Amino acid sequence: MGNVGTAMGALAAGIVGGSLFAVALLGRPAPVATTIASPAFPPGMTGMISSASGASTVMPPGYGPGVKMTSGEAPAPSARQSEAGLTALAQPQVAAPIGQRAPTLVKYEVETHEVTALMDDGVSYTYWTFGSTVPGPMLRVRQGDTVELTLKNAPDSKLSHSIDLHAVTGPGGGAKVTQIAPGESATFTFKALNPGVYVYHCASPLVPQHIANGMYGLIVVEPPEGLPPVDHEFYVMQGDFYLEGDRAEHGLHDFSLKEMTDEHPNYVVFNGAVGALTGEHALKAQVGDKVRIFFGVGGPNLTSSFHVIGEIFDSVYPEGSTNPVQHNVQTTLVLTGGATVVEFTTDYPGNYTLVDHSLGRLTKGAAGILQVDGAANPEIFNSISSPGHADMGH
Ligand SMILES: [Cu+2]
Repeated sequence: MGNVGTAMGALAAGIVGGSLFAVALLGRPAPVATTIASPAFPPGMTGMISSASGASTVMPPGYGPGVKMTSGEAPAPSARQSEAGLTALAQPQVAAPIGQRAPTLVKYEVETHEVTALMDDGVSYTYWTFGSTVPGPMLRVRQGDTVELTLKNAPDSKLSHSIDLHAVTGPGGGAKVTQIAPGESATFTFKALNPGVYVYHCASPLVPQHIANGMYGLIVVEPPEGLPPVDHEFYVMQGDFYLEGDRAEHGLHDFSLKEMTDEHPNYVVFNGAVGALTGEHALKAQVGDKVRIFFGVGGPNLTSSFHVIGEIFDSVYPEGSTNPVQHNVQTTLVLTGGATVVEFTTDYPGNYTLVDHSLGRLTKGAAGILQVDGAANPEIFNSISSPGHADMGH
């Protein structure tokens, strides 16, 4: 039985014990981290990075050292090899902050790939992706920039793909001019008129199927003054997946149109797979760090009640809007095809679990861990007396 099955067992125990059940998801092996190399570009130049799968993304000036990986500091081999030798998808990186600069021309190149990978232990699925990751590469520009976006469809794809960016003002958000068959490419420009954090997704028929197979990502449009500096930025997107058959059954599962239409996902996960952000791939910070999470929902169907267990969001950018910012928030609603930004300072060490507080979805994989290391301050939190059943809680 897969990891979700393990979590289900823990859930049953949790109901009896009055505990929550995230712990069952934590100790499991995690997918392989990104294979994208950090480029070292001369200042002011545009460069290209390549993944092992051949995906490439032209990154704007400023991309390079200092970029925080979503799920840890270094790629590591996955322990989750199936009989077929599959691993989980690589993880996308967070694009570097823009900093202070005038509006400019920014060029991006993104390639769509159809990739079979592990969604859970022994459970594989053929994802459709931007850049061979779920979510796709984070695009990051400044308000007022002109963005020249080239979308390529890999020659070995079976289907046409496209891109609709919610940051675009224009026909279909770009989807009208980027419907491309395998081996084709399309290029268009748009002006980033409005600051904020926006979802992009494929908009080729059947659109919800393309989204359900993983074709979404975020584009961050920073305001002229930029975003406040933080110690760590992370990139997380929630998605609901619809697989044929029993999800505990090992092997390659087909997409289920019926389950998607009925809105009955058998997986709800962060960053494309069960365990993508747990175990050795947990997000990491030190006590006292200021953390920012770019959190989006690809869907195609479920909204998210985004919450970090044991933390309070000092700031939330509601619906991805950079102004005004809300303060002191416990849970924030993130719409399908929408995004948010949460910021908080990590005041106390421990493992903090990212969840959709529609907690039934935890049993479908929706959990990530922020691991905070450092000294404990008893003024913040102090256990006076406990029978020591810590493993029953969360
Ligand atoms: Cu597509």
